[in-house]
Amino acid sequence: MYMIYLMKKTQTIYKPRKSGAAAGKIIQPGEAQFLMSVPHYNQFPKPSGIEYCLLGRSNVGKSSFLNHILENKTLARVSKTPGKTNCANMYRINNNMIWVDLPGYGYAKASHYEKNRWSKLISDYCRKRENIGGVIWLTDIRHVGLRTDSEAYEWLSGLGLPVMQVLTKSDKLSQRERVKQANRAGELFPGEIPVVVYSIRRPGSRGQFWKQFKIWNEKRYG
Ligand SMILES: Nc1nc2c(ncn2[C@@H]2O[C@H](COP(=O)(O)OP(=O)(O)OP(=O)(O)O)[C@@H](O)[C@H]2O)c(=O)[nH]1
Ligand SMILES: [Mg+2]
Repeated sequence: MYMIYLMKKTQTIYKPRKSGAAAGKIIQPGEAQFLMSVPHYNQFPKPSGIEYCLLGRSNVGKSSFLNHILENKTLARVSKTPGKTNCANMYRINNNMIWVDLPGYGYAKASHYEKNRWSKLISDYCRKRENIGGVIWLTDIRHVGLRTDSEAYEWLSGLGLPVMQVLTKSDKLSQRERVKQANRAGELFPGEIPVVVYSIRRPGSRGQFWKQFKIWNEKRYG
């Protein structure tokens, strides 16, 4: 809520980014390397290559997801406590794209100063960064339709950024519940491709994600 409040004050309409020559060639990556941690938007390096960012509520599993899809347990720091990622952490993947793990939104217990800084960092990044290839938007499969998430979806839609929705922690639900929640998420938050149901406890999730990621990029970049 707090983040979205700040975002609304500064909202601008997304102007289509340059398509990024590498995007169509993206398949499952092999190598990942930490680049840098960015606390304020003006400290981002000059855009170079296509970037994908991870956006979602605090503790939804963004950093765990990044580690899992890259098969690297120690790349991004994860924690049971919300607010672990407090900067935009940049990772170079396979030398052809950059992934940005953003701080989470909706963490009520963070200090006023930190909430402000995270909100501004996320907002500035999504509105201004020229080389965003897409937003990987993560929501908890058990809590589809939370107000903060609905607000984030509306805000992202307003910017016109390409969004791929991933439902995290699917191991916490039965198969029947997973299907129900995935359908609900698809109805509430329609996107270019179906939502991806994910769990870091299910190795099969990884392959499904990369398959959809490839389809998503091919749709857009051919
Ligand atoms: N059961 C289960 N737990 C998960 C899954 N993904 C993440 N978690 C747990 O969720 C907690 C938060 O994970 P993080 O990856 O740190 O979440 P985050 O979204 O990066 O959090 P912030 O950086 O604080 O915004 C950790 O205890 C993870 O082990 C999942 O698929 N299944
Ligand atoms: Mg994190």
